Amino acid sequence: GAPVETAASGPALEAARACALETLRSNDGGGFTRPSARLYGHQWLWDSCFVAIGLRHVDVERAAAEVVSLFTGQWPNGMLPHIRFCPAAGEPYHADPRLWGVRKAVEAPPAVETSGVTQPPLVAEAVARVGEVMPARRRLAFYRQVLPGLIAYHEWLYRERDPGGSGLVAVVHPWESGMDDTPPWSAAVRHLIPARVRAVRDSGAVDVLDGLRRDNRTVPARERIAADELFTLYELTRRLRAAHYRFAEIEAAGLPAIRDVGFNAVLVRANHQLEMVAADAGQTLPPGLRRAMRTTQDAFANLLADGFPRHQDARTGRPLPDETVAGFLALYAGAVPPEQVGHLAGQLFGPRWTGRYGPASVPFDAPAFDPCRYWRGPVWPMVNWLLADGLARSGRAVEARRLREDTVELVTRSSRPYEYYSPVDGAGHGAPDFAPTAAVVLDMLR
Ligand code: 2M8
Repeated sequence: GAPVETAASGPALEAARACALETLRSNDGGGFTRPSARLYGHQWLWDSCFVAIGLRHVDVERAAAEVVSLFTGQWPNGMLPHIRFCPAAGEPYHADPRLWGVRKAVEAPPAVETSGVTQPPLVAEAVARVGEVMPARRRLAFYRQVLPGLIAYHEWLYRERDPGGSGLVAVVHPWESGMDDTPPWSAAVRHLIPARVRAVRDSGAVDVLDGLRRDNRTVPARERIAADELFTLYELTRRLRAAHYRFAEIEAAGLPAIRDVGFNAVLVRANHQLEMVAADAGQTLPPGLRRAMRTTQDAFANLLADGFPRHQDARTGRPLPDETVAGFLALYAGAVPPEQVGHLAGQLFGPRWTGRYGPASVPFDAPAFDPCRYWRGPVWPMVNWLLADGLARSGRAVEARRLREDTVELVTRSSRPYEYYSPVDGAGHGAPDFAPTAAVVLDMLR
């Protein structure tokens, strides 16, 4: 994208850059970056992709290492797990390797401890963005190094998560969507609440539940996912583990399977980038994968046919009613017909979604809207990166530029980069010193 020129003076932008760099440095775990040293002390899939996209301007080899590190957690079946656990992490992470039980649950576990689910497949995008700032020979070597793993990952997505060949892949856990407690996901898992948790919640003793959780030491519980939902996600994880993290068993067990619009939007773009990377490296993709990728293109276009892009139940094909900011990632997919781009951009920047401080994660008028709670309202700089990138590629350069400027301004209003921001007053919430926020600011400032 084009460099940001905000009203802020040169020194202010220099300070923003220095602060972003310091955040990335302080979260460095040695060849990979923790999203936030205290709350998230391991390596996350899509967070590291954003980190690589920002870091490439500063240290392209370190950015490449960030991506390569992700592949050290790849499962023999091709899945890239959403967390690669790191032994030296600081504060214990609430959903730790014991919850996932991967080594016992799957026949061919990876060499290192990981979670059992994936995350939005942003890796091909990160590979392409890192590669584009490398000298040609180095780029070729980098692409050849990561292509086998990248191809195996995309093949896994289709083989495992779209066995029926619909073109859209199914997501089986809110943690895979990356947008954990957005309303459609909360609704999809609600029935899995453990009876004891429901009893305590219904008695009004939410503080008792909050006392039992482990993710609220750094960030207050009221800014995170609600406690009853958190315990429901643990229950879902246990059921996925019992199903050996295998889609056929997950489906047979009647667990949620959702064609998440954001996840699939990221896949559409990733497929495109994968093709570019392979072509650049002089390789052709396996024919089966190429066919599947074309199906996705068409299926995603159909998703847009009904108006605002929404998730779909993978079993029934029915759309889920709640709108979330994930719908606008259709712009990032590059899948919106030119005559519809203006309408979607108009909605994005209209009063239901955007106030003074950039697009909210759910509309202001949604019953679930909460300006400080996690994926229930806050503005997420990493989502803004995807939106701005999509707008720029959809012929909306002015809006893309404004969104980048607004994002940099929002982040630099606080003394350090936060995980998310209130769309009402612009205050930072969630984890402080959040690496993906710092990284997207670096990319927007370049
Ligand atoms: C959040 O999710 C993790 C589980 O993966 C958590 O709440 O513990 C989400 O915001 C997700 O999108 C993000 O990748 C992760 C790490 O920053 O945190």
